[in-house]
Amino acid sequence: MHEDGFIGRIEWAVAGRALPGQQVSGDRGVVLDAGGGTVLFAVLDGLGHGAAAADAADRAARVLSENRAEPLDVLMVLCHRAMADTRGAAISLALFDEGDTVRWLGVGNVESQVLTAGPAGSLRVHATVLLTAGIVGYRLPANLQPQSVAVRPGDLLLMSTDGIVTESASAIDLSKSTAEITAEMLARHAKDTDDALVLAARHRGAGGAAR
Ligand SMILES: [Mn+2]
Repeated sequence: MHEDGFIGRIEWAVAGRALPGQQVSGDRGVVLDAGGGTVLFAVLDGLGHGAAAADAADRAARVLSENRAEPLDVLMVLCHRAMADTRGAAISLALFDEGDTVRWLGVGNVESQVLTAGPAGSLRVHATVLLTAGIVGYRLPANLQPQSVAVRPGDLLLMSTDGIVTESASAIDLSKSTAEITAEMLARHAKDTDDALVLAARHRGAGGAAR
């Protein structure tokens, strides 16, 4: 599964695939125009794999779509309630605005990070989401506190399920499109033992490929 596009000046792409031999993936990438120049990104990993994992992830994706303007902690609670009779999922949420901020919140093992260009074309991790232990739909952490990260045009938001080897992020070429970056990460760094999904987004800035 490969999808990409623009919302305003925010370029995004998602690449994912099911565990080899499975028909459906329990991983989902969600991209929602949240209004006012903001985009809500979510990566969901339904517990385990197969149809039951996909059901949990689909439930959360629908809740996010229907409540996209709510604050991130409220969204997490709404997902939790809606998934009470499912296996549950790990969920990371990231609200990207066209200005200079990413707000994010993660429960369970879906990694989110912001990568930034260093000197001489190098790449470094600017920030990593604080993940709190838990399973949305089964056990939420007591303290759901979204964090804010300042970003500059060109910085890359990268979110991935645990089916992707994230150490691979250091090899990313920021000059490539998000569609190329996610496709390459999936092709090269997906584990054979799990569903896998990676989402990338960035603000292209005034001089970028805005449309
Ligand atoms: Mn997984």
